[in-house]
Amino acid sequence: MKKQFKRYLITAALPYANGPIHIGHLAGVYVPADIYVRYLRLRGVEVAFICGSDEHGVPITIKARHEHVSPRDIVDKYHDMIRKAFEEFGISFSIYSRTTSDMHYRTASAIFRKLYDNNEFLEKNTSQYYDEEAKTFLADRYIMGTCPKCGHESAYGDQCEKCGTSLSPTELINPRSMISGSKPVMRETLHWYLPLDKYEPFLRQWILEENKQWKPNVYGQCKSWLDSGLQPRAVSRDLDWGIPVPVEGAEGKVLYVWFDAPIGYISATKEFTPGWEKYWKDRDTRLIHFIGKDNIVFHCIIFPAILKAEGSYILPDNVPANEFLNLEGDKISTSRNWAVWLHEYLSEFPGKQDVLRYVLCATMPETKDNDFTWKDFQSRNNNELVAILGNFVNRALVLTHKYFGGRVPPREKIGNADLEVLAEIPKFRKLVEDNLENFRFREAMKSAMDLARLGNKYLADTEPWITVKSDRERTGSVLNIALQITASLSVIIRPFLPFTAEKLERIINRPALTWDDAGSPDLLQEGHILNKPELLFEKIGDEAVEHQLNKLHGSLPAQQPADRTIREQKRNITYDDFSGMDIRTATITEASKVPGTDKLMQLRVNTGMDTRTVVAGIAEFFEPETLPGKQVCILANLEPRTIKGIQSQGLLLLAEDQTGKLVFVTPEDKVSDGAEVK
Ligand code: B3M
Ligand code: ZN
Repeated sequence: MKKQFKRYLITAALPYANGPIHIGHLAGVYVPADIYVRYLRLRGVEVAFICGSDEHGVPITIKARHEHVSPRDIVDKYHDMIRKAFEEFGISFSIYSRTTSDMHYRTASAIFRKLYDNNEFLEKNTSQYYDEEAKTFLADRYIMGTCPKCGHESAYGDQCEKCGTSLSPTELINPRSMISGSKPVMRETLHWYLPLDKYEPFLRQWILEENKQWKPNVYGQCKSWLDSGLQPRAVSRDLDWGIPVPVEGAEGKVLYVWFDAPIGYISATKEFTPGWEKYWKDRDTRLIHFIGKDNIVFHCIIFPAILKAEGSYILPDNVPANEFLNLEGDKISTSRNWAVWLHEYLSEFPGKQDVLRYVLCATMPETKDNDFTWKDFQSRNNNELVAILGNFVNRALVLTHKYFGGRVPPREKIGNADLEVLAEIPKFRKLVEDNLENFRFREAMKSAMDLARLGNKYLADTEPWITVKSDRERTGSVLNIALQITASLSVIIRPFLPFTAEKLERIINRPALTWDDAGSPDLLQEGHILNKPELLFEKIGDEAVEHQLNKLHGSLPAQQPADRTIREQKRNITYDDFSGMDIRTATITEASKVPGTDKLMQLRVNTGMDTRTVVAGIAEFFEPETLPGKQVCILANLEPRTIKGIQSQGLLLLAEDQTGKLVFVTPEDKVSDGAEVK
């Protein structure tokens, strides 16, 4: 029998505050977690939804080094940015905290200290690379050298990004410190280790025997970790950014980020409510961690071992980790800027939070990696949100306003077919429920949409726009049923599409319906007054999709946060990669804005070889009449692309600085057109 829980504690992985949130994070963690929590709240369940920024660890210090600022500057900047974007996107955390808070320092230190006092740690001296010039031990990511497997000269101490092999720093040939560039030396250092091997029997029993219902991807990863045998794991680091190890004589040492970060869930719950203990220490609380697949071992093995060692905390009941989301067939990559950033989406598609929520839920990488494409984004919006949900609701409301002055008509003339439809409505709620309870978000949302499909079919079968000419009573009865479906929809779409649900609730003038109301045939009484209909969704045109694709492929200046700093160097290419690019001097002969766009300019250029058309995203920076006669450089052999119906045969070279200022790259002296740039 299923255990009945009194309350829920839902956590979502704490994002590193070293960059903005992208769609991969959202589809993997935050969208499913938010859907689940909104569903629980609609059911009237007591729930705390916990998240915050992960502000320690090497990822933060590396970013700070790249941007020539302090780690504190980095975490302040990204914490704010992430928090705001989540809020605007409707991720309904009970609290969004951060791991640099006082509460967190106190909580993490106390847990470490308790384990230390109980002799739960092993102390070990090991040799690690040390930079004598910078006077600091080097984290794996701070050491570079030649990969022993493939000979790549810029492999990191933990991994070669060329051949993918995972490495340890001592395997690198000719290691060098990324801080000073000097050759590091080995030096002894003392660290504290959590003896995971000691917890192996407990973990085997708890996961492999008692939690067979976990998702296969999660269970499988845990099993393979356990089967290969657990080793003691260091929980401290030599680093100057983090929570100091709270032990005498541990100067210069901080808690390992994966020791402190999950404790961040506890600290944030303490900040959320003085009654935090019931969430963490009462066995009637159901704890669920939403994470991505790269975090499984930390949430299923290491953190539970820490909690078990501490002794007074509950363990997660489930850890529904997702796989990864790709973008246009390629891995999402921050360094290559191959991503859709949430803050950019929000400013480019204002008011369309639910469209992205919908598409990310529909393509959620639940059982295997999945792909986001802008074409699919467009077609799911146009063919599903607009054509199915929006269309049904709009017809039900518009017809009621047109024929019955916006009042719910009586349901007097109904037959068996209508009764069957009424009887079907509650089934959809059940289906959504059942799927959500089992973390099948895509299927759950599809079940909710199926109710709108049923509505559309019902209207198509009964044709109220025809019957109104001969049978007003019958027409009213049909619309009454369509409106009951609409009211149920306003509830069951709510976890997935909260902004739309709120709008719909306003239109049908029926607030505060709860989950259990959904499916009832009498949510809207005869005579109930409806508000004026508004469209729930609008079509997304080809130009919006093209714009996003162009931006992704780098031909338009990407919108950046205002205080953008110099971007990291891209990964190395070979001379052959470069010489494959045919860059020529060319003179602009004509220029005009592309009608209906703000950014695009259509140009004719003489390349010495021919005269051709090029479309460039420069219209915000240059007036067309100033351009003819200007000599520029053009990447001539770029595959032609159609932008706004115009074929563009090449790419103009431009330089863009941190402020977004854009200038042409031009030869210093005039040369003949067609000169090769190399
Ligand atoms: N910040 C890792 C990540 O973003 C990490 C999650 C912490 S959850 C306690 O993949
Ligand atoms: Zn390699």
